This record gives sequence, C-alpha cells and structure tokens, in this order.
Amino acid sequence: LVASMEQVEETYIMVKPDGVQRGLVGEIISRFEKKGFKLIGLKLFQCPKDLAEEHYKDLNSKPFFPKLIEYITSGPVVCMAWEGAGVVASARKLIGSTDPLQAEPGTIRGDLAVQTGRNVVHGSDSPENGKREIGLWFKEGELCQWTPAQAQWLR
Ligand code: RTP
Repeated sequence: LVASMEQVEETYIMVKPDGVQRGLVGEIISRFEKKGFKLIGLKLFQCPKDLAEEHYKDLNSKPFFPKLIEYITSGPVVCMAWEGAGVVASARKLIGSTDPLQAEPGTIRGDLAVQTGRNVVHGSDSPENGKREIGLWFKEGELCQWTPAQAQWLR
C-alpha cells in the first residue's frame, strides 16, 4: 500500500434546502460515498438564522447576504462531515464551480443545478474552515469515528 502524501482532513458538506426539496439528497451523498471518503457525521436539520449568519460571516458585507441567509434557512438542510486524505479540495472538485452554469459536467452543480443562488450543495474551502464548520453545525457526540472493514481500499 502506498502511503498518502496528503493529510487526513475533515470537510463540512451540506445539501442546501433546494437539494432537499428537489429530492437530491441520496444522489449527493452517493457522490462522496462512491468516491471513497468516510462519512463521520450526518443529519437533517432546520438551520436557525443566527447559525446561517455565523456560517457565512465572511460574506456578510455582500449584497446577496440577506438572500443567502433566507435561502439557507428556507427549509431543512442535510449536514455532513466527511473525512479523508485531501477531502477538502477533492470535495470542492466533486461539487464544481459556485455558478452551476460554469461548473463542469460530471460535477454535482454541473449536473444538477443552474443558478448560483440555488446551487444545491456547500463544501468547506479549507481544512481550517472544515474544522470550524463541523464545530458549528455538529454537537459533541454527533460525530462517529469508525474504521471501514475494507480500509485497505481507501486512503
Ligand atoms: P459554498 O460556500 O456554498 O460551498 O459556495 P462557494 O464557496 O462555492 O461560494 P461562496 O463565494 O463562498 O458563496 C457562498 C454561497 O453564496 C451564494 N452566492 N450567491 N451573486 C450571488 O447571488 C451569490 N454569490 C454567492 C451561493 O449559494 C454560494 O454557494
């Protein structure tokens, strides 16, 4: 087995309310599962306004911020924590560009969405933000550390 050069990281992935409404939860989870990352946290959750504002605080001066908060709190989301070597950057690749019309076919947004304001999924943009966001969205005891039976097939 070749040792990975990359660090084991954690990323926060979220199916946004439009993804839930459109019945894309299974499809989106499946993309990360099939890739071979490890799911360590999962829940359906109605996000309160203060949490949405904290999560997106770096964007709070943007003109679209109020609409973004309204969108994220408009219905339940599916919160996920995924672990793996290089998972943060890889998940961003699987998700595709912020604007779904620019996202490559084969990516989640490229295949499943057409509007930036309804782009079905979120993924952390750095390992630091992965940790920060998992800490925001999950309580202690909600994450599971487990060893896959076929660990040698994953990295
Ligand atoms: P995310 O955090 O959701 O994974 O998205 P991202 O990094 O690809 O994009 P970011 O620039 O961080 O923006 C966060 C989310 O805000 C909404 N947005 N709307 N011009 C607009 O109307 C606009 N720009 C961004 C999107 O939902 C985007 O994913």
